[in-house]
Amino acid sequence: MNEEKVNLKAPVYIPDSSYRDYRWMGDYETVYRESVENPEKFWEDIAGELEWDKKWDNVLEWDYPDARWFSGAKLNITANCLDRHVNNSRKNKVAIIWRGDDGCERVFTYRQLFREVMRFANGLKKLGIKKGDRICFYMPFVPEHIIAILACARIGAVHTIVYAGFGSDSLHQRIVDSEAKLVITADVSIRRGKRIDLKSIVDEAIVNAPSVERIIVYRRTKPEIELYAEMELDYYSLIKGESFHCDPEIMDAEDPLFILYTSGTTGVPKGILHTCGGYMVGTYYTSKYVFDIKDSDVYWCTADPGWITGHSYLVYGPLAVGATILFSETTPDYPDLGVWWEMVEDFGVTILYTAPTAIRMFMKYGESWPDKYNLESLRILGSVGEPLNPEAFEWFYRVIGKSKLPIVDTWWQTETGMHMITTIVGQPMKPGFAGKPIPGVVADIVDNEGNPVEPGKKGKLVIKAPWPSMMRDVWNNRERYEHYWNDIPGCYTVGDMAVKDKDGYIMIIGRSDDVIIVSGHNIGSAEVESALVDHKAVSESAVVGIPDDLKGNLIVAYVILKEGFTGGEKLENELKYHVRMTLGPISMPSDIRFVQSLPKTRSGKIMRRVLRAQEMGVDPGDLSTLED
Ligand code: 6R9
Repeated sequence: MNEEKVNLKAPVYIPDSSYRDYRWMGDYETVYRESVENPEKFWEDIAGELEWDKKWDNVLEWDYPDARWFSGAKLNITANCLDRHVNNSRKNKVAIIWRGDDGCERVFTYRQLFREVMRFANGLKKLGIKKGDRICFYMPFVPEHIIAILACARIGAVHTIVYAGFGSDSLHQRIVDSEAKLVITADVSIRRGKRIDLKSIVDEAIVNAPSVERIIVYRRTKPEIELYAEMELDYYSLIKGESFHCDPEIMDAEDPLFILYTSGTTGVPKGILHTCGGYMVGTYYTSKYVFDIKDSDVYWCTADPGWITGHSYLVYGPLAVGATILFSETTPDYPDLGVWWEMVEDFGVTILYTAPTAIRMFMKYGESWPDKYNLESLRILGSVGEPLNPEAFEWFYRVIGKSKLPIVDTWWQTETGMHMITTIVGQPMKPGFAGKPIPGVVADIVDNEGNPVEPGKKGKLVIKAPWPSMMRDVWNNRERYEHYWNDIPGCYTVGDMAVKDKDGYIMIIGRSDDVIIVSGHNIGSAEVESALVDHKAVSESAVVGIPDDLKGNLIVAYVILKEGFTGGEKLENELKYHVRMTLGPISMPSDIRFVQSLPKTRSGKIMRRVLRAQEMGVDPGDLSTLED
């Protein structure tokens, strides 16, 4: 690998004085040092805050690359997300506030949620679902989605949630690979006022999927769609007459909790397997430590349950800490561009966790929308999914955070299960940098041989020690699991390129497959994109490398302009010059293409390989995660 120097100058944002004393466990440096010197004690202390049916024999059994966390321990994650709160002071505390696409609302207290979960769990048992059986979800943004997830975990079944926007092929692939016995779905999903038929997609997906015995359908619209009596069952008929009490299945800490498919760059998606004990500890810890969730908070994570962010920070983590969670079906631009900010005001949201793609969309339409609403309730902002480029950081900080709120830019993955690198509330923030590894996480940036690279040089981001919520396997594909640990001996290679500054702050440059080598220089597409977005005319950009005989690769940039700007040769030259001045001549795009939209995954990540394939006129590969 060619190690290039990166420009690391960034303004430092010092948090408002009221945040500087934020401490859950003590000051970062001390807690971090202790956590890596004695990791077992560190994780054991956190695990000790939760309820277990039996405590562990060992905190960690590490047989590289296989980890067993809290081995011998017995638990059920729902006992921590529900029973623990109902039996204590949170019985009548609001657990979930749901807001539908059309503005209607439903509210569940912890006690109500608990009862609904147990009733549905009994329904699942009645169907003969047992511990270890896989249940595939293809559900819209409704409370019954969360109820069903928890019910599944309550009886020890393994959920595999498929985002209800994927097509029938993707759903079929996931049902077949996980050998799901049951599919839980709904008649429709409602987005932007339109009904999207889910059931017919399931109908197609289960053809030639012999594992599927039953389908449960949650009918949310009238007239009710017809169900095929042999195989299909209405959600309400299933639970009718069932008891509101269901004891949790006692799980081994290392029993599977869920499989979540994540798309590789090529080939079929990987079924990332998470287990009960470690995942619970990791998501509880980070919800409490990174988001500082308190009883008085109204916490809103805008992610879909079908994404890992939905699993960890919409469902399990926040419920484990007993939060009040806003769960909303609304898209950020419907009925208008003010709806999210109206909701912040209306519900008094205190913690908002969203993605750079949403922030950049809001930036495009200007400040007048958020400025119409009172955002004073907010106290912490979070970002996830992609690098939060400095311009988007600045906008989020100034326009939404009123130049005083901390922004936690959390770097993590489906595979890591929990936040790994982020700025902690109260630490100085550096736009463009995610931050430092959180206590308990040993991250480093290394060259191809695994030698640490010095600050300012690009390298591969790796994790050097096991952590509780790490994936345990790739379902049906041990080889792909081992691949993560084989690239650099002793390390989990995450697949992202990164660079560290002298203070240890880590900047994520992008996926290693998004690095473009131009005349022997490594150029992260995200760096060039960030430079482009820094220009006043640019709302969003995507940069790819196209093979070139002379230079190895040429840089081609796709650009979406802000309202009021039009593309043309003059602007093209101006943008090229702007990148040249910002990053240097080697990073200057050879071509700029003005476009209206970019291919993105449903979680908002730009699919550069689709653009690259289009440029080169070749097959783009697996498109199952593409949004449109
Ligand atoms: C949680 C999630 C993981 C990949 C990851 C990286 C990118 C996520 C980021 C970020 C820069 C952040 N990523 N968070 N890049 N800054 N704060 O997104 O999981 O869907 O598995 O994606 O997303 O490239 O490797 P997942």
